[in-house]
Amino acid sequence: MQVSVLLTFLTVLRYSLAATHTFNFIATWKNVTIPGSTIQKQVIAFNDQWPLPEIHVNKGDRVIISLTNQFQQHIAPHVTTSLHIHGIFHNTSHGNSLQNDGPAMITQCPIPFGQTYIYNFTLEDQIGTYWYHAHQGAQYGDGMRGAFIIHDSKDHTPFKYDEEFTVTLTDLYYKPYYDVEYDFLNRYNPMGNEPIPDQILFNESSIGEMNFQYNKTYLVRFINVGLFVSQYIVLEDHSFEIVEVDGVYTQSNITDVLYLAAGQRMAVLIHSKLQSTGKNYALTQIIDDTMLDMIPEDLQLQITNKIIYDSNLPDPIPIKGLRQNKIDPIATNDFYLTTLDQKPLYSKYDHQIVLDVRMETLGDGIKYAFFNNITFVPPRIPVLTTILTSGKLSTNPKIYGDNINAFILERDSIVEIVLNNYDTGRHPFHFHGHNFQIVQKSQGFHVGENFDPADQDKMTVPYNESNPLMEFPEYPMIRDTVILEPNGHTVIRFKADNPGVWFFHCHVDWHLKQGLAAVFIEDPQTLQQRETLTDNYKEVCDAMNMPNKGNAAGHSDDWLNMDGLPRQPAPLAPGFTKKGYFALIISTVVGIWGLYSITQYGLLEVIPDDEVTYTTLKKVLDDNNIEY
Ligand SMILES: *[C@@H]1O[C@H](CO)[C@@H](O)[C@H](O)[C@H]1NC(C)=O
Ligand SMILES: *[C@@H]1O[C@H](CO)[C@@H](O)[C@H](O)[C@H]1NC(C)=O
Ligand SMILES: *[C@@H]1O[C@H](CO)[C@@H](O)[C@H](O)[C@H]1NC(C)=O
Ligand SMILES: *[C@@H]1O[C@H](CO)[C@@H](O)[C@H](O)[C@H]1NC(C)=O
Ligand SMILES: *[C@@H]1O[C@H](CO)[C@@H](O)[C@H](O)[C@H]1NC(C)=O
Ligand SMILES: *[C@@H]1O[C@H](CO)[C@@H](O)[C@H](O)[C@H]1NC(C)=O
Ligand SMILES: *[C@@H]1O[C@H](CO)[C@@H](O)[C@H](O)[C@H]1NC(C)=O
Ligand SMILES: *[C@@H]1O[C@H](CO)[C@@H](O)[C@H](O)[C@H]1NC(C)=O
Ligand SMILES: [Cu+2]
Repeated sequence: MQVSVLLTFLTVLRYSLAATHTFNFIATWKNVTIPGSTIQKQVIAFNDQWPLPEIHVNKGDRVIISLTNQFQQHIAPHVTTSLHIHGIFHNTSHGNSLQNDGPAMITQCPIPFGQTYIYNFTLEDQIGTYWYHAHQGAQYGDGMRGAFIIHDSKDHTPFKYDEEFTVTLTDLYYKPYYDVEYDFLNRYNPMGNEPIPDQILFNESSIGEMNFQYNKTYLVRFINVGLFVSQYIVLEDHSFEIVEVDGVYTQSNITDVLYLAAGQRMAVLIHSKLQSTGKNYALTQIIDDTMLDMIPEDLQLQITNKIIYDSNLPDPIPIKGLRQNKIDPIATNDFYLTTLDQKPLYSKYDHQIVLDVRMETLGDGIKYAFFNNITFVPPRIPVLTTILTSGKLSTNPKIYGDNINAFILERDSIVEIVLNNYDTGRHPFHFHGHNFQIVQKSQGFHVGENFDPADQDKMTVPYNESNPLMEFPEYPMIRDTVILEPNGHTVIRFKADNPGVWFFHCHVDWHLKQGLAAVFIEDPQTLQQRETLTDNYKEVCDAMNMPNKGNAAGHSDDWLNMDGLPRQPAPLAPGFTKKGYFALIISTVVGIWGLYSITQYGLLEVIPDDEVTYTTLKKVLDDNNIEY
């Protein structure tokens, strides 16, 4: 009798207290066949398994993930790793620690071979669709990524559904990420053309399938876990009702097409057919091909997944021309969504930070990405180490060096970030540790007949505060990853209410590799009171030979001494510019020509000898009968 009372009590306790979910992940290389295809690919497995598990937890739970680097050394020596749960706030006001956020060289040292790092955090009041991925170079492109779902209680979920599915969307490169990275950031790719993916996947499979029953409501969570391309989703003869975006409930909005950039999530309700219509349906995934510098002939721009109502009925038939006919730019623009709780606009800001995005080639012949002419170069030791060991100096931006775009923010100030895009690329910007309000978001501008890539300044429409393009929304959309359109601008606002160091970067990982990142250091003095470096943190840094104290260059005797700080390369020699632009135009032309010409072009000596370049470029054009 007493035992059963105790058991009942314990059961009640278990459901009323938050649960702890523990995962022990050992990361290794593994060769697999991509499901639904015959493609062999070397991926990153956890505990010898791939795809990686979908993680489901409840609001308020504790999560403990232990990650061990066991990457086989004979495959690629010295590969380090780290893990980020995309979208989680790690709110230090609630006893959480920055040391769990995951970006290497920001909040932890990279984990070298043989080392284990433990992520241990609680989820507070966040709900919805998130994901986890390596935060070390383009490593997650090799499959080190998965869904992370935080379930709200049934009573609090503002919509009803019968069943739910989670679907990851991704681009895939067959070569290992370190080889793709090497080819990309290379003087033989002076135009910085992003690597073209080999294919796209549905939930890590070449062809996806979901079974639907008649007369049901499905909650489907889509997550773009890719490195590069955005994707459209269209479900034949069904609509999507958007109910959650990046972990934020929205006023329901019905649309025929979804658009997700790398890092973004959308949860939608799909109301199934009431009764048999005699067919199954195509769920089409389409690459946003405007992001590609060239489209190889064998790249499939769209794939057709199956929604099966009845397996006795034939498979759905692929639908052609969706990209041309179906896609309404307004319908895919998150600026027009509203949060469910209608949190009002922060009507003014205390602090404005303008970030001009540019892409330029530096003196080493490599194309870099810049915020205000500074390309992010990782410091010698993690930024968090510098903050926590610098005492009163932590509010002095100088100790963080001049190559990480560090901004110190005051506690609880309202910060406005203006992103102006002096580049023809589309950039999904992600902010760690926060959501933000989208207060302005222009369309793209460069497209058009008069586009001259040599003059980004003329083609760009930067934000003009005294003449904003759109009315400020009363109840702006709130999310953690927002797109900056080609040659346009996006303006966001947030409250600096989470003391910490938060990475802000483009989620096109190629652009992050090129340095498109900044670091926001929020109320560092309070952070110092809240946390100290754990033994586990220090052990991993020791194993990396990174000091556990010091400024960005690792010095703690003289905090302003920046000897040995990694810095961006010198600018290109003067005089390059005109021919450089010429080369840019050619690379576009050559892009159409195909891979062979690119290789040929790429092998040219672009720097430093301009005359040679010029002559050789002319030769390539002439050889290929390209008019110029
Ligand atoms: C996967 O296959 C490639 C090509 O055969 C090989 O070079 C690589 O070592 C293999 N990786 C693993 C983890 O077995
Ligand atoms: C996780 O953090 C909690 C709270 O600080 C602590 O009690 C627990 O021991 C930690 N667990 C591990 C495995 O580090
Ligand atoms: C997607 O993949 C995960 C992990 O393998 C699996 O648990 C889930 O059932 C899959 N979802 C669908 C819709 O296929
Ligand atoms: C659909 O389901 C609802 C609720 O279960 C039921 O009332 C309704 O009759 C069903 N409709 C059809 C066409 O089966
Ligand atoms: C739904 O989206 C459309 C277009 O994207 C927008 O015009 C409309 O205001 C949105 N409605 C709500 C309630 O969010
Ligand atoms: C960046 O460089 C451009 C071109 O050299 C210059 O016009 C601009 O003022 C610089 N911007 C900043 C913020 O330094
Ligand atoms: C962090 O927690 C504090 C205290 O509850 C709260 O005011 C703040 O909004 C939270 N910040 C974030 C980003 O969750
Ligand atoms: C910004 O808008 C104001 C008001 O319309 C205008 O006077 C000004 O010239 C604009 N500034 C720029 C740089 O275009
Ligand atoms: Cu980008």
